[in-house]
Order: sequence, then C-alpha cells, then structure tokens
Amino acid sequence: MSFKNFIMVLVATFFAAISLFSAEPKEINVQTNLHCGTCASKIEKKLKKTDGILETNADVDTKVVTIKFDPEKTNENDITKIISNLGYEAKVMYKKVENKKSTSKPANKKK
Ligand SMILES: [Cu+2]
Repeated sequence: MSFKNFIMVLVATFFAAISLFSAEPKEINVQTNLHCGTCASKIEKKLKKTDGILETNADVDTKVVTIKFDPEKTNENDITKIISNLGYEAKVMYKKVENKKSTSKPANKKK
C-alpha cells in the first residue's frame, strides 16, 4: 500500500467515524389533542412500532408527546403524520412549554 492510499483510507475512516457520531438522536415535542391515558398509550404504541423512534412519552395533562428519534431513519413530518393518521392533531413544538394551560394572558400572574 502506498502512502497516498494509506492517507486515503485514513481520511475515509475518519469521515465514517464522524458520520457515526453525527447520528445523534433528536428530541421533539408534539402538541396533540389527546384527551386520556388510552389515547396516550395508543399514540405511544403506534410510534414505538415505527423504525427510528427510540423513546416516546405522552403527557395527558399537557397533551404533549415527547419523542426521541434517529434523524437518519425518520423525521418530524413522518412522526406528525403517524399521530394525525390516528385521528389527533399534531404540531411540532421546538421549545418546551412550561405553563400547562396556554392562555392569551401574559405569564406574570399574581400569587
Ligand atoms: Cu382518550
């Protein structure tokens, strides 16, 4: 093996390693209109059967489904499609919402 070939193999290995590390799981929150534990487990069950979905957590109070997935196997659009095909609204939220009831009023409530 020539030195040039050796370097090429080295570079190829390097990039292969990089691509492995870049496949980090992604986490999204999806706002749905699920209304009870049955809905929540129905959504979770369906999502867990999907290739690339690693973890799901459906919160009945906030109606938010948190999904951890492999971005190389699935994506936000696929996930929301799965939920909406079950008959629920599905909207991706990129920031975690802390207040459970979203009203039009500002968050600085008096205690
Ligand atoms: Cu329900």
